[in-house]
Formats: sequence, structure tokens, C-alpha cells
Amino acid sequence: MRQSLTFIPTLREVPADAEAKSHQLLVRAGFIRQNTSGIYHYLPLAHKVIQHIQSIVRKEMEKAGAAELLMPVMQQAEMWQESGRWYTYGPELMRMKDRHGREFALGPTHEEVITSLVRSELKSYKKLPLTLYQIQSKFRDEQRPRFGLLRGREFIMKDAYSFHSSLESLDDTYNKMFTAYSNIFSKVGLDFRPVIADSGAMGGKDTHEFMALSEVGEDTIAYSNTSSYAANIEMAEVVYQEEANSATFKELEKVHTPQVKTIQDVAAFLEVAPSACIKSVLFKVDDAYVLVLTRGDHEVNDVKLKNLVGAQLVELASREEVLEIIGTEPGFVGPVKLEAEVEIYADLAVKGMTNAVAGANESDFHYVNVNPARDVSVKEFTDLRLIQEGDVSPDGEGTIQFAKGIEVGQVFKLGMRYSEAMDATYLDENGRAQPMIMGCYGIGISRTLSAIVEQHHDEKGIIWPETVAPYDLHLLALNMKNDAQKELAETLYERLKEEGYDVLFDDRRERAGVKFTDSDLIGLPIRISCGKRSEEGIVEVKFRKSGESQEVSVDELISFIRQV
Ligand code: 9G3
Repeated sequence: MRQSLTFIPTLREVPADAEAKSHQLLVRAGFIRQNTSGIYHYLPLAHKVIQHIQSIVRKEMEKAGAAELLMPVMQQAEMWQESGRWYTYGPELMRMKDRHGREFALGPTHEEVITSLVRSELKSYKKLPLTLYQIQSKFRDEQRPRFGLLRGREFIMKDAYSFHSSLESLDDTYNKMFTAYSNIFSKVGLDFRPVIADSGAMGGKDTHEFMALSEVGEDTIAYSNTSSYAANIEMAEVVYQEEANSATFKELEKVHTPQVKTIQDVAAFLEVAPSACIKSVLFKVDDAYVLVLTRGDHEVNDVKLKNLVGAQLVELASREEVLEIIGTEPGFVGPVKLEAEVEIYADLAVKGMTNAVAGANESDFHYVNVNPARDVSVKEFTDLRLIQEGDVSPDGEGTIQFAKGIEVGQVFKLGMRYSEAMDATYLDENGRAQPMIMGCYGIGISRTLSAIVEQHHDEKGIIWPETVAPYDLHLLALNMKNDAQKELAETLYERLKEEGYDVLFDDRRERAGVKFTDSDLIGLPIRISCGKRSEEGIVEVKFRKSGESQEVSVDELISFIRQV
């Protein structure tokens, strides 16, 4: 493609509203432009990268036995009402009306749509398993779109759905998809980790997220420094070593702690370690309240709490609610002699505590010498805390470290969550109607593009892995007014295309400096410059990643390029 014909509006200055590096570079290098908040144009170079990513995805979907289709973006409200999600999703679900006033959702995902298609077409167990996928724009009205394509309101997703007559068959497809995802993210050049994740509102049980490591990632990954264990921090279970604690229980005693509220302040005031304090936090779970106890130096993992009590909604009780339910202000709440009718759950680490400090449920007072076994009626001791760096890895190998990740893919075992709600059944070998067992599998295509840039750039611009680079080669005629340089470049342009290379030819009437700067920004793997030595048939070949360059005679150029 000639640069004088295409559309690559590069910028010198960094766009003010772009925080993430990938957002800055994709805008400066002329790959994307924002239309409005969270909604982007994919300009020609970005569109090429998207096509490369999609073709890698399609090859792996084919290997996994998935067939591509394309479903409607406009989704009748009735389907969402059948699954119940019409009522559980809020403003994030884009809704619209047609000319007859009928309600629709703009597809954020397609569980309802694919289930309604398959249930009307597929009747016999002989037709299972079936895996279908599409690559399509999705719509989610994010409250805070940010970081360019990383969190948009309209984005491109590959979403696949599988249908089974047995859990074994689901496992088989899940594993095939897991392998396909690992191949895809390796091929596009991402440093990624599959992590154990929480299925959240999706229902179903097993799920893994594929995380591209990056400081701008919104998710925290807990991973072992010696084994392959990795989990979304929400899901990382904590391994407890019961410490033998032979301390004798001392007499419970109420002490005056005027305006001393936080664990740090209480510990300092009473001259004990935070780990000798019990933190008591009131949560609202759906429309009930529970008191959760953790050791003073630990944090409650509210996803574990949510899964424990089976709530839809888990949130911290407000100051007003604490005053109303417990009768004292936050900071003096505790589990001892609690009048309030709230259940008390405690993290396992609390079980072994002796002679601990806790709020006295009275402003300006705490208890010392609290022994949970004697003084507290705990409904259940269980793993309720957030894992911390340095903890033992749950698989027993190594210790936990944290990393930030960008979720670029997710695989779910859905079970019968949708087939039961929508009566999607098949006739089994005995002619009995059974709900289909489902799985679903997503890749954020546009998010993957940004994640690649996050991991592949330097201060001069993007460094595209050659598997997804918009073009293989960047051919520059440094001075188009110089006949020797222009002729040589034109000749090479034709030759390289004949050899099957995808070539971006900078034939613009611009100064060499502008061409070099743009070329470094755009980040194609190899740059061929026709400059001063064009008369001698010598060009400069430069590698974007290593920065190395060397002079090559044109008659060796093709074989040189081929070998690299
Ligand atoms: C909605 C809205 C936002 C959503 C969803 C539904 C996320 C929703 C989860 C999934 C699960 C899988 C198939 C591909 C892989 C991921 N955000 N999810 O269901 F209505 Cl507004 O999308 N779907």
C-alpha cells in the first residue's frame, strides 16, 4: 500500500486524555481515533491488525472444532426476560425500541441468542456436542470507559458457545478451547497467564481468565513464584497452617480507647501488633447483614463472602447502617457480647487467635484478651480473606506474588444455567428431554490489540510482533524528488509484493526525518530505506525490535529478507 494513498494520521504530541501507553501510541501512530467516549474508529492500520488477530483466532477455532456464524446484534427483550437477565442488568445493558415500540438489547454477549437458536433447531443427542462462534461488535455501556480500546463501550469480541449431553463432553471442549486460547495468545505475542477466576453472575462453576501481564491491567493476579499456580486475586484460596497456640486464656477486659478506631491506631494505642487485633466488618448481603471477622492485618475477600452466603449483592454496610444495626460507630464494632441479630462469619486465621483485641460495641471502648473459642459465637470459620504477597501458594509450591493483568480471554463452564431458564432441551438416547449442558468462551479482539501494544513498545513507538503487524515491511524512499531513490524504491515495491510480502511504501513528499519518526511510531518489523547510496544499488535494512541496521545490495535483498 502506498502511504500517499492510505490514511495514517500520525501525531507528534501525546494526546492529553490518553493515560495508558497503548492508548497514547495507537492514537499518535494513526491507528485509532475516538468518535465519542468509549467508541472508536479503527483506522486502516488498526483494521489490518484486527484482521490478523481474527485470522489467528479462526485457525485455532477450526482446530477446536468450532463453526463460525454471525448472530444478530439486536436482541429481542423477550429472550433476556426468559433468562431473567433483562431484570438483573442495569444501565450497562444498552436497550432500544423499534418503530413498533418493541424492546431490544444491543448485544453485550450472546448466551440468550445462541440458546434460543439452538433450542429451536437441535433435537437429538446425536447432534451434540456442537460449538459455534462469532466475531462481532459488542455493546456495554461502561460507566467509565478508559484506556482506549482496553475498556470501550463498543468493542470486538470472539464469542463461542458449546452444547453438550454430558459433563465429560463439556470438559473435553473446555480443554480444547483452553489449548486454543493458549495457542492464540502465544501466536499474537502476548505474555499471558491462564488464571482461576470467579464465574460471578454467569452461574456455572469452572472458569479461567486469560490475563495479559501489564501494569495498566485492572485485575490483580496471585501467582506462585515456582509453580504454574495463578488465580484472579478474588478467587485465590488461602492455605492455613494451624499454629500450635498454647497461650492460656486471660480474663476478658474492657479498656478505654477514646476515639481510637482504625486497626493501626488501636494496635499502636494498646501496643500490640495489628495481627493481634480482630477486624470486625459489617456487610450487607442482599437484604441481610453479616459480621465478618478477620485478623487485623488481613482483608475480607468479598467474592469469597458472596460465594459463601450465595448472595447476588455484597457490599460494605454504610456508617448509618452500622450505627443502626450494631448500635455503635465503625471502629468500635466487635463480635463479643453482640446484641445485634447478625450472623458472624470468621476467616480461618481468627480461629487460632488468643487474647486478641476487638471492638467493644461501645464508642471509645475495646476488649482485650478476646478468645474467639470462649467469647465469640461464630457461625462458621472459613477461608474469607484476600490472599497476600508472601503467602504460601495454594498448590503448596512456592510463595504468592502479585501482578496486574488485562483480561483478554475467558472460558466458562455454564452448565444448565441458560438451557434450563430457556427450556433448551434435547432428546437423550431414551427419548427423554434433557436440558443441554453449555460452555462459553470469549476473546476481546480489540482489547488484545491494545494489550499487544502495552507489551510491545519503546519510547519511539509500537514494536509489532510480525504475526500481527499491519504490514511485513516498511519501504521508504527518503527523498522522492531524487530520481535514483524514487526509481529504486518503486522497483523494490513491485519486487517485494511479487515475493508475497505485505509492503507499506512511504512514497510521500516528506523529509526523511518525518518518515523515520513515523516509521518508528507505526512499528513495522523491518524497514528498508532507499537513501543516498541508491545509485550504487545499496539500501539500508533496519530491524524495529533490535534497532540493528545494515546496508544490503538490492540483488541480495530478497534472499536477505527471506532468511530473516
Ligand atoms: C450484560 C452486560 C454486560 C456483561 C454481560 C451481560 C459480562 C455478561 C459475562 C460474559 C460471559 C461470556 C460469552 C463470551 C465469553 C464471556 N458483561 N458478561 O454476560 F448484559 Cl450489559 O459475557 N459471554
